[in-house]
Amino acid sequence: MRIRAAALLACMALLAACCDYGKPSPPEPEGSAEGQAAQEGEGTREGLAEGAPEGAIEGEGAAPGVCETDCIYEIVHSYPHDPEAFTQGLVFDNSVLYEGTGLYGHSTLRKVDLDTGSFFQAVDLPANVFGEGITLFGDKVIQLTWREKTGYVYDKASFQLLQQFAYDTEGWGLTHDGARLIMSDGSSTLYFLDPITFARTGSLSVRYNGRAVNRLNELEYVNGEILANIWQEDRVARIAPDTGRVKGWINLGGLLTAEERASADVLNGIAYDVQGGRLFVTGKLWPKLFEIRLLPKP
Ligand SMILES: [Ca+2]
Repeated sequence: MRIRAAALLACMALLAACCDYGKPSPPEPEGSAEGQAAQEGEGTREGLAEGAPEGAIEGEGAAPGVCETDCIYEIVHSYPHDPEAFTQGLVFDNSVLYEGTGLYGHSTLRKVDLDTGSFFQAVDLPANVFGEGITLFGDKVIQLTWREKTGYVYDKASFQLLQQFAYDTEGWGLTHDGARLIMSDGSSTLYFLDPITFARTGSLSVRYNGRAVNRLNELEYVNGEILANIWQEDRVARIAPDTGRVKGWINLGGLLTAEERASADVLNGIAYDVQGGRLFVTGKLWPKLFEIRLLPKP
């Protein structure tokens, strides 16, 4: 039995100790990244900040003992994941994984058993709606849609649809910081929404060394940082919520084997178990979901 406070401190220390404040993952020549071809697609890296001098942001905002080199990960545990789940939102709460899936005619909100990857409660979205990011706020689940400009609010226990709300951008990722919903739309801007009225209350331009970081996708608020995976990339930006500055990168390349990757889509899905200090990641149509531990690069 873990003590919540101790676990929280431990996970804060873990994140602080393990994350890269120094520089982004080194750019890889097009097509050279083994096993990544399936997810590179036609995506360009235009607009993504790269090649910044090492140490340019050293120490800024860093917790004591932070790693200052590239971050690597190790897999703590590998779980099955529904290979037909086009994962668009991922949250962990009280031993349950909440997952929002996309694609027209296939979009769902579901509660998933971590150990088996099977869902034991689900609701289908209308066939003309493409489900996107989800977050839990109080006793509600909030789910975005891609181009429908409509958010759905459900009762967390029953998944009864309580209300809908409108927004004027695309909907991609969603998380919250305890007071505000934080939303991405595939650009370099994050939006803050009031969690009750869903009115936009602000926005954040996400930059790495002054350059816009585009294609921000699935989000997770972890220990005072916004984690955002970059669409069509195997990396996660660690964003300061007050400034939008990318403090460092987590390189998640190599989670799937080349064989697994062949039938999978891109990395998408970050969830954090606050009580247990566990970080989970998966992707669209991935056969596995991983608990990972972040470590400084040797
Ligand atoms: Ca998430």
